[in-house]
Amino acid sequence: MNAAGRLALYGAGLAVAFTGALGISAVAVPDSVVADWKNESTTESHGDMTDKKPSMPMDTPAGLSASADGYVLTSVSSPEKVGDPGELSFQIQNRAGDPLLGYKTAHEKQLHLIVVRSDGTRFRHVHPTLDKATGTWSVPWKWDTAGTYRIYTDFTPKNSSDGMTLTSTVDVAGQFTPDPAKTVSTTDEVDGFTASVDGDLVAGKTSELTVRITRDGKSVTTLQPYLGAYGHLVALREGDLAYLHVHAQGEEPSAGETTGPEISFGAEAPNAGRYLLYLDFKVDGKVHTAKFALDATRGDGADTDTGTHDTSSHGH
Ligand SMILES: [Cu+2]
Repeated sequence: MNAAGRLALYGAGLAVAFTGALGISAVAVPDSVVADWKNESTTESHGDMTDKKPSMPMDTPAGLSASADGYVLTSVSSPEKVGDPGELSFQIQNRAGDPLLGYKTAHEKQLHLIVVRSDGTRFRHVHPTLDKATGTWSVPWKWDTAGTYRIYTDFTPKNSSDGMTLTSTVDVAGQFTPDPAKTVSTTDEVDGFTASVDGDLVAGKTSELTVRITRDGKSVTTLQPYLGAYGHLVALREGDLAYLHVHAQGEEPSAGETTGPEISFGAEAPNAGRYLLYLDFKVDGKVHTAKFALDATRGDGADTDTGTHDTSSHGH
C-alpha cells in the first residue's frame, strides 16, 4: 500500500501520514528536485513493474510519483511551444500494463487534472475526457508561459477503494522567469473578488480553514455548488509540491442552492512549513481561482504523533 491510500481525499478532512521535510524555504523548486521528478517519471513509465519494486518508502506522500499501487501515469503529451494550440493527453496504465478504462466518479468527475508550474504559479484544475476505446484522456490545451509544469491526475480506479494522485512533469520551451516567492498571504484578489482565508494550520492536526469571499467590500452570498461542493481547495506543500486535495465541510449542496460569504475546509498539514493553497469557487456560473500561502506551525505532540521519521527541523 502506498501513500495514496492514506489520503482521505474526500470528506470532511484530510489525514495524511507524511514524514520528512525538505528544508527548502523558497517557492521555486530546486533543479535537483525537478530532475528527480523527471527521472522518476521516465523510469516509472518504462520500468518493468513486475520485476522492479519502486524504491520509495511506504510513506511517500501523494502527488510525488508517476506510479502508485501498480498504476502508472504514462504517455503524457502536450503542445511543445508556448502559444501552440493543441491538447494535453495521457493514459493511466493498470497493473497489467493496459490502459485503465474503468474509474469511479468522485466529485462528479472520473478524473481531476491539476497543472501547476514548478514555481507554484499558473494553477489550472480541469476535467479531461476519456476515450473509452483507447483509454486516452485528453483536454484542449495551450501553454501561456514557458517552464516546467507538474501535472497531477486525481482519480479512483473502478476496482479500488482508494483514490490516488499520480504526477508527471512537462517541459515547455522558452524563456522562463520564475515569479518571486510569494510571501505568506491570506488574501487574494481575483476577477473583482477578494478571498481571504482564516484559520491556523497546525502540523499533524486537522485544522479548520474558513475562506470568506467579498466583492467591493460586500459579502458574496451567491456562491454556487461546483463539483458537489461550494469550493474546492488544493494544497501543495512548498518545496516538493506534494499534493493534498482538501474538500469543503458540510453537506453536499443541492442544485440551485447558494451559500456565502464563508466556506469551511478541514485540512491536515503533514508537517510544519509553508503550503500553497488554491481555491476554486463559483459565482454566476463562472469558476474563479484564488491563491494563498499559509505556514503550518508545529503542533504540540507532533514528535509523538508523527513517529520517529520526522526529520523536520522546524520549531525549537
Ligand atoms: Cu476536478
